Amino acid sequence: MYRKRPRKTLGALAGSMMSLAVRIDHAVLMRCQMKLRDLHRRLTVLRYGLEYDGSEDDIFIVTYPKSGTTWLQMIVYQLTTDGEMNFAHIEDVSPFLEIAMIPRGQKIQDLPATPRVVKSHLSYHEIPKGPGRYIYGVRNGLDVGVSYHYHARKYLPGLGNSTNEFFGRFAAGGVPYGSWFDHVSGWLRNKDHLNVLVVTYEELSADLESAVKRIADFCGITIDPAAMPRILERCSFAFMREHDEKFSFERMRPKPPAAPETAFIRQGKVGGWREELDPRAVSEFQEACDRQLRDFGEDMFRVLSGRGGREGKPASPPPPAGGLSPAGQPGGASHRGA
Ligand code: PPS
Repeated sequence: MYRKRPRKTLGALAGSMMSLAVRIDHAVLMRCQMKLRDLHRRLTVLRYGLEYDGSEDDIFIVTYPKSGTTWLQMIVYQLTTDGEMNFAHIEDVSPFLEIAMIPRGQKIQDLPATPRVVKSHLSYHEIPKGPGRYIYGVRNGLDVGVSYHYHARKYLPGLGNSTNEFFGRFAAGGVPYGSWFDHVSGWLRNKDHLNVLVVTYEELSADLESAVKRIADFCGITIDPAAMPRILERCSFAFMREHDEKFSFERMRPKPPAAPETAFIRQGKVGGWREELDPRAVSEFQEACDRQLRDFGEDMFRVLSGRGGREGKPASPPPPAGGLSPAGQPGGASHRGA
């Protein structure tokens, strides 16, 4: 009895020291591993950008996630082809640069299509630069945060169970692709004078036809008037929702079995945040907009901060031709630097 007690105590002590060491090891190693992985990703993207052999015909569709990327992909697809839905997934016609191409070493110059169209969420700083066209899609940050939460609930478990918890992380830049404010500011500032067309989700929603014409002009495409009804119908929320499987994120990342069944083409509304977010989170976010996004013109500022656009209007069916004035147009349309 006398001998057993210290052995037991020593054993327990050793056990807890071991588990503490393992925990510290784990925490430190995990953090180092994540940093190394991020550094590797950055260097790979940088090298890819340096090796990019740009062509004037290339079209980049760039956004912060959940800002209307897929909608723009569909518009460009409809403008540059006969619009038939004979692709398995929209990624087949405008691949995801940093997920599908860069990690596999697939070059933009190897894409068979003309023009070569790619989708990306890269920051202005990271995007491969060339003489091509860059369509930058933006959406008010409040709807972006809410839409991102529905995406995260499905594919990024652990990032915030409630909309407001997730929104807090998003507003602080603690989600994949980081700060929405930095992303938007970098692209709108366009300090290297790339050939950028800024398109807001809000203007697509208010007057799809005018926005489609603006995008076609920018891409040097003349629209056959007979094709316009087809383009508007196929780019409508209702049509795209009907073909949800051709747009969904499942191609990139299989949905975990327990994840909710939310459609990718989910709600398509301007101002849906009003039903979801705490008033306090909204006013803090709008104050951050006041501090960080005033440089880009009053119209753009109003759209980005959720104070413009046609609030609450569902995106489908497409508006009648010439019926509605576009809300929140960026004013500068196509521009090479602010
Ligand atoms: S992703 O995962 O970053 O590529 O997502 P992204 O395509 O940028 O954004 C998805 C949101 O865009 C909405 N969407 C549309 N809204 C209206 N009309 C059409 N045609 C359309 N196509 C896509 C989609 O519903 C997502 O927004 P929420 O608010 O979640 O509905």
